[in-house]
Amino acid sequence: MKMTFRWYGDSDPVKIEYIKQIPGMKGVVSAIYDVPAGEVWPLDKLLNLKAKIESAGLEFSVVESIPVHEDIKLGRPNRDLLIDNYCQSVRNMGEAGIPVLCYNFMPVFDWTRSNLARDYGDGSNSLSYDHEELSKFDLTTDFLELPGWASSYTQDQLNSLLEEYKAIDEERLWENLRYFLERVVPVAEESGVRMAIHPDDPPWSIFGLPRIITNSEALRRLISLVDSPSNGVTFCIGSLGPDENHNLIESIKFLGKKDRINFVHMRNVKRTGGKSFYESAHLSDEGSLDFYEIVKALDDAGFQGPVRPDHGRMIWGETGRPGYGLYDRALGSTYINGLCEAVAKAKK
Ligand code: DNO
Repeated sequence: MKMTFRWYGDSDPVKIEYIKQIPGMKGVVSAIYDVPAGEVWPLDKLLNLKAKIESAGLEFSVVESIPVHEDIKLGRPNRDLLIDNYCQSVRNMGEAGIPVLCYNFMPVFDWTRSNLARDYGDGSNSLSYDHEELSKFDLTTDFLELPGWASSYTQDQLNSLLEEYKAIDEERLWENLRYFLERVVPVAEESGVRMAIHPDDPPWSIFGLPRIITNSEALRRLISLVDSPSNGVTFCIGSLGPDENHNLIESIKFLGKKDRINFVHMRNVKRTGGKSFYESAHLSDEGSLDFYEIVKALDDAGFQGPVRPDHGRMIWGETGRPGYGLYDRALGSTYINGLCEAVAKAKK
């Protein structure tokens, strides 16, 4: 596995030099943040970002993410133009030599939490999700109070999007995903780019919106839509893990055998009953997921791609982007590296 770290570019409070100081750190996961969704990512912007990352002694391992425009998910008539633009961005990624693209197909909201700073009981805090609490939000009036999303849409824009999604059930969303992948995956393959869909987080419907990349059957269905190693997944254990019925090890075996795990996100969650959980420290003992078993399953599956420690708690007085501080993610990566070393040496 190749250890990587998400970096939000120059506006990130975490400096790229600090990322390089984490033991065993090889690569950066980043994106272009000033191109509106739906437009082409220019090659020169990708090359500039790559040069910045390389001058810090790291490689640009993964783009996370090129946003998929809502009109593509909704299957609106202008999707062909937007898909052409997406294909061009993928070609530019290939030309810049960036091999993996993480993206998602979640309607309206990406990852969603009910609390961005839940007290961890020791002076630190982390993100948490309580389905009942979330369900109390009336999005059509209280949108601005939803943690983390206030600046994304105006209330009116959101209301009209929600209205349009009433016509999209899960099967329609699958069809729209297929339509998108049938056009983009061949371009990705030609360009030497592996696509890696991010599972829906949390892995169930929220606010009545359809969500489809939720469990092991969904991952199997996804890879069958277009048969190519360029149509793979970001195996995000923290997104899939809140569903206690999902056997992550079996999914790793299945997807690994087919060479469809293109990227891994490692974050632990502690399930707290029903559809609720909080994000714990990475250590297996602190959460519901067994990191040793997961690292071992990835190793057994021959996975050699990029992995990043996902979300950390805010510890040691750090403030910043929820989930994306430096300290706890650095601890997470060191822990994962330790497990990789143990798993590798135990085989000898
Ligand atoms: C959350 C992230 C996601 C991810 C997107 C990929 O911390 O893992 O926001 O970047 O879903 O498109």
